[in-house]
Order: sequence, then structure tokens, then C-alpha cells
Amino acid sequence: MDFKGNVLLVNSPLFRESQHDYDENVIPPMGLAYIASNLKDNGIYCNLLDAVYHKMGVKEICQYFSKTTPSFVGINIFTTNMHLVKEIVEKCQIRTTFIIGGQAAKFLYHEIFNWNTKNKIIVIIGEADFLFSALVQDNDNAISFEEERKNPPRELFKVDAKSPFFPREISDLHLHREFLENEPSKNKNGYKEAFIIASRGCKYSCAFCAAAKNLNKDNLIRRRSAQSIKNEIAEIQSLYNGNVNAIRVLDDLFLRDIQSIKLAGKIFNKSGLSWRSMAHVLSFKDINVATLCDLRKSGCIELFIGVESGSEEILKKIKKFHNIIKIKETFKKVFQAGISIKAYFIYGFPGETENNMSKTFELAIELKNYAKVFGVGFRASAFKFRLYHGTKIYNDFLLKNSMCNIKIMPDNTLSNITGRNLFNFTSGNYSAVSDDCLNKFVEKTNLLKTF
Ligand code: B12
Ligand code: SF4
Repeated sequence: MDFKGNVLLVNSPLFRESQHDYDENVIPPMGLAYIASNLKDNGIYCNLLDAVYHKMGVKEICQYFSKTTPSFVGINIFTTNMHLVKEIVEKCQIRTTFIIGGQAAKFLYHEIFNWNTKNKIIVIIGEADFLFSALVQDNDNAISFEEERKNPPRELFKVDAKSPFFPREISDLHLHREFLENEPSKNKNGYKEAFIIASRGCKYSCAFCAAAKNLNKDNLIRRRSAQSIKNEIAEIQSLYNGNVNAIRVLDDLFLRDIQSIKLAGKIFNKSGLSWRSMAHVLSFKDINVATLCDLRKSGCIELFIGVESGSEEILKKIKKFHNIIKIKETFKKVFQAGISIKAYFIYGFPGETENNMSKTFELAIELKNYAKVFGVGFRASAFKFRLYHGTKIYNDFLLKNSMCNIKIMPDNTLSNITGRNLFNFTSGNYSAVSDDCLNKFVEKTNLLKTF
């Protein structure tokens, strides 16, 4: 990869060593691509290195720094890989300024400030589309929220709805698609897919999720205008010249209610493309099958729906405000309209019993059987619960265990039994069952699919 400028953005790796044994589809880092696009619009050339896509480990990334000597390195951080980002920063051999951000940054900045490096560290909490380039350009309006007098210093910046750098009108943000290296991406169904973000923020507050509304109160939920989404779709079609036949909308919650479902139908209608997106069970509560048939006609082939659990007791605990009846009703309606569903399940919530887990498994089987009746696709994707910084479950856990130093590691046992690497990590087993029992539920649920 040619290095064009003095800013390098890194999509941080999930594994310490460079891995060559996974061939799962990799989704591009849209947040970093928006930051890169704004830098470009300001005349600052930058490179985006996707370490997940290139299967680079800590060593290769540090070597890349030495080869390219960027003045600024922006890197995202997640609960899952915070120890790797620390290692990258501490092992870096060049003089640079690290700018660190992403969803987990707001809960980790104290820890980040203590990392052992001679380089300056800036942490940005919130959406950095505009602030990142302002900092690179030394804009006087970028005022730090907190500073730690180390040599060199550590600085914290916050972008919330009150900040002049807050991307209030997300319809106006333009994404330069050259930063999405792996687009178009060929997915398992053979579609050549491009990726878009149509909204930011989620209205729900699930207790296991870092995108929950109650954790992001300083931010506003924003939606792009239908016209700006249509323009992006037209741009994708012209750029890839017929080489894309599907769109994946990566928003937390693209289909959230009856209005958004009707609008999505209008946006994609006549685009000639197939599309997939996230939805919530409750997004469909006022919807009839006729409206869903219109959605199918607009090209909607598959929806991603977080069911999470088949136990009412667990659903209440994790603040997932749907119930089993609603889940079944929704799945039947969506299947009846000819739309496939990829359903997500989580096993191993704190205190979860074998009985709870059996209910989840039985529900997954029942949902699969509905799909069979309607002759549509159903895929189950099951995960072992992980503790993410700042989530309600994490905070509750902290209250009970004053010393809570979570470390998430690749879960090789689960990867071996599920044949999936990128999403099997473990931060421990908080449930009431043995590791073996928990892993078996994940394994057998993952096998449930119609075709
Ligand atoms: C799409 C998505 C993905 C995609 C793309 C990931 C990526 N690298 O961007 C895929 C499927 C690959 C993915 C992977 C993972 N994800 Co994910 N993902 C999401 C999701 C649903 C939307 C993210 C998005 O594109 N939003 C739209 C863009 C515009 O916003 P954004 O990404 O937040 O970026 C803005 C700001 O955060 C900030 N920012 C982002 N990066 C950086 C970097 C710097 C340097 C700075 C300064 C600022 C900054 O500025 C951006 C522009 O405004 C979020 C949920 C959410 N709402 O955050 C979860 C979420 C971010 N993912 C999460 C996790 C844990 C992961 C994984 C670690 C899971 C795993 N495998 O173990 C991996 C990370 C691997 C990696 N390095 O990519 C968690 C993070 C929680 C946490 N405490 O760590 C979230 C919050 C979901 C959750 N369950 O809670 N993810
Ligand atoms: S899990 Fe989905 S619905 Fe729940 S808060 Fe997170 S993004 Fe929203």
C-alpha cells in the first residue's frame, strides 16, 4: 500500500499475531472512513490501514509505522482489543502523536493516559468526523476537556451535541469510498455488497450493548434524509459500474418503526439492488404483512434481528423489551413476506441457568421451523456473552466486584467448534453453567439454518 500523507488511521487488530487462517467476511470500518473523508476534504491526505482486513498483528503494524513515519496515528479501540492497542502504542518506535477513539474510549481514557510511551496521546470521546482534522490542523477552537501534565502530555477531547465539532447534520457528510478497501465485498449468498450508514444512534438501551441510548445521552439520534441516501446509492452504482448488486445498511437500527420501514421501501424501490439491515423485534409491532411485502419488493432480502434470549426472565434482566410472543409474531410476519432473517442469540448472561439456555435453544428451533414453513432463509448466530466497558451489565458487575479488570481473549475452544474466529472472544463465564455446557449451546444454535 502506498503511503500518501502524514496521517495514518488504523482499524485495530483483533489478534496479536498476524493471522492467516480466517477467511470470514470483513466489514469496513465506516467511522474511520468518515474521519479519513473529512481529512481529505480539508486537503490532508491520509491512509487508512485496516489491520483486520490485512490480517496484521502488533508487530506488522509497528513495522508499518517505522516504514511510513506518520506525524499522526489515529487508532480505534474496543474492549476486545484494548490490550493490543496498548501494545501497539507502547512498542511504536517512531515519534508521532496518537489519537485514540471509538465507542470504548470514553471508559478507558484514564487507563490510556497511563500507557508507557514517549509519544503524545490524545483521546477523543464521541464522533470525530470534524474534530480529528481540526486537531491535525491545530484549530484554536478545539479545546481540550481534560489534560494530564505528563511529558509529553495526555489530552482528552469530547464531542457531544453541544460541541462545535458535532456532526449534527449527517446527510451532509460525504464518504470517499476509496477508504473502504474491501468494498464491494462478496458475501456468503454471492451478493456483491456495498455498505452505508443511514442513521446514528439507537433508541433502545439493552444492558449488554455499548451503543445503548442511556450510555450515549450526550449524543442525538440522527437520520439522513431519504434524498441523501438515494444519492449515495446512485454514487455506489456509478462508481462500481454494475459490480455491486446489494447494499448492507450498517446502522444500529435502520428499521425502527412503521415510518422507517415505509421510508426504507421508498428509498430502495426502483434501485434495482437487494439490501439488508438491522431491525428490532418491536420495529414491526404496528406492521401488517402487506407493508412487509412492499419492503420485500423494494429489494429487502434479509434482516438482522437480535432475539438474544428465549427466557422471559433473561429478556427482562437485559432490558430487551420484547417478549416471546412478540418475537414469534414478528418472525412469522417477516417470513410470510418472503424476507429471510439472521437472528442473533447470546448465551451466558450473568447468573443464566441451563433452563434459561434451553429456552433460547428451543425458541431458535421454533423460529427456524417457521422459516421452513414459508420457504425462506433463517440463520442463527449465537455468541457467548462478553462484558463490554460501560454497559449496564458492566456497571452492575463493578458494583458487586470492586476490582474488575476485564481482559477479553480469543476463545479458541469456541472458534474451533464453531469454525468462526472473528467473533469468538471470552471475558470469562458469568453464567451458572460450566464452560462446556455454555459452549455446547452456542455450537448447536449456530448450526440452525434453513438453507
Ligand atoms: C458496524 C459495526 C462493526 C463493524 C465495523 C467495525 C469498525 N471497525 O468500524 C464490524 C462488524 C467489523 C465490527 C467489528 C467489531 N465490533 Co462493532 N460495531 C459496529 C456498530 C454496529 C456500528 C459502528 C458504526 O459503523 N457506526 C457508524 C460510525 C459512523 O460510527 P463509529 O464507528 O462509532 O465511529 C465514530 C466514533 O466512534 C469515532 N471513532 C471511531 N473510530 C475512531 C477512531 C479514532 C482514532 C477516533 C479519534 C474516533 C473514532 O468517530 C467516528 C466518526 O464519527 C457498533 C455499534 C455502535 N453504534 O457503535 C458496534 C460496536 C462499535 N462494535 C463493538 C465491538 C466490540 C466490535 C468488535 C470488537 C467485536 C469482536 N469481534 O470482538 C469488533 C472490532 C474489530 C475491528 N477492529 O473492527 C462494540 C464496542 C463496544 C466496546 N466497548 O468495545 C459496539 C459498540 C457494539 C456493542 N455490542 O456494544 N463492528
Ligand atoms: S443491542 Fe441493538 S437495539 Fe439494543 S441498544 Fe444495542 S444497538 Fe440498540
